[in-house]
Amino acid sequence: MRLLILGGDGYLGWPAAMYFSAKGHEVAVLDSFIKRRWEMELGVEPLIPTPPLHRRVKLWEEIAGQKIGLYTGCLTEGRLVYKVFEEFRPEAVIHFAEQPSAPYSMIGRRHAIETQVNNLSGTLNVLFAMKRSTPGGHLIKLGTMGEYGTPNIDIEEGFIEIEHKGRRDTLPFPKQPGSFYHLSKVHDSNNILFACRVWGLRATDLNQGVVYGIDTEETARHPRLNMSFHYDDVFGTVLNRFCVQAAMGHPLTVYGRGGQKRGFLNIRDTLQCLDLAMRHPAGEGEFRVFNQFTEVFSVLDLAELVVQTGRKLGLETEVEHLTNPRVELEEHYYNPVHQKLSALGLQPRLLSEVLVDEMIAKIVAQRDRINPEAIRPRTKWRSV
Ligand code: USQ
Repeated sequence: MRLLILGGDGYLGWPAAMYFSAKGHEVAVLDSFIKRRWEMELGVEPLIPTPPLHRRVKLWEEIAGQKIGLYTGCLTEGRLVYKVFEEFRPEAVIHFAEQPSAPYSMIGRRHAIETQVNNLSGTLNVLFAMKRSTPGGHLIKLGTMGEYGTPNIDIEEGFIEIEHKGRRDTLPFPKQPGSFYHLSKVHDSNNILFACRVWGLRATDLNQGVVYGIDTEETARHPRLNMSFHYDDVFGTVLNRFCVQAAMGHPLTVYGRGGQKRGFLNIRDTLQCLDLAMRHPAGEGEFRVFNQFTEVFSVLDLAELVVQTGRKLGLETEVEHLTNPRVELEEHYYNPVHQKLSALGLQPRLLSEVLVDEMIAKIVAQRDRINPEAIRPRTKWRSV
């Protein structure tokens, strides 16, 4: 298949590009490198420096004997997006090219606006380009479980059957997102749903949980094929952060009581899910939603697991309950349905089987690179 990966420089985009290239697909990536600018603005960087994308693409070709096409430019530039779609004519598009961080979007007015303008206008340009050049193509869009928030009922996969005043309908599941970033994904979902309904496009919205992991089969093929692994307070996800904190002997930064429950998945399962979505495309005019995670944990469960695993490796650390910088429930019901990917054949790698100790050991080997200034949270949802 001709597969276009938007956001090919990122934590998920680059491993996905190599994964699909290794399977023999014709892959091209597009990236504006704006994430690298955001990192510089905040003074943070991935644990292991990621070589420029041009160099990784070349190295991949030398190692795997497969070419990955490279486009540079921003999705907010509509003409460029038209040109890329017209030239490459992708049969499937995997769209990761968004500002991915909730804390970034909550720094202030400019960051909230930048997040929403970037994410929404980029996705709208993709939808218009698909309508114009590849109306039969399949859009696989990275959404988030955070679109739903934490309601006191089971979370369905995108839609809920409702009976109201004696009448029934199936409607989009209510959304209660927890940041301007998560809101941007809700707005994207609405725009994509509309484009499918009105123009007959095909789309899969992957409502993904919190991803963890430091490598994949392909990144492990060469030290300079690594992905952008963040542990800082803005771009790092919680389990990756805890593993880094354990490796440096820093108390684990649990926000509030730590009873916040989330869906989690290993980065290798992200690749498996993308593969399943691609091999089983949405129908014409169909907008479908997959809840993409494999297990639910509370933040405190994860912190305790990391403390225990760290101790086995001789690392002394403990849990520290910080005043929660976010506005979120710290104890709540959480039971999201996640059956659609399992029905397609997803074989999860559970955290109990994934070697958290291996992940921590790999981080320990990079311990000198850790910036202690990037550990404690700096962004507060409410300033008072
Ligand atoms: N948390 C801590 N300590 C930390 C970092 C986070 O207790 O040091 C807590 C947060 O308060 C939150 C939970 O851990 O309750 C998850 O936080 P996170 O930063 O790992 O995840 P989040 O901000 O929700 O965003 C991440 C990705 C985002 C993706 C989302 C999936 O950055 O791109 O959309 O996970 S989900 O959370 O399901 O919405």
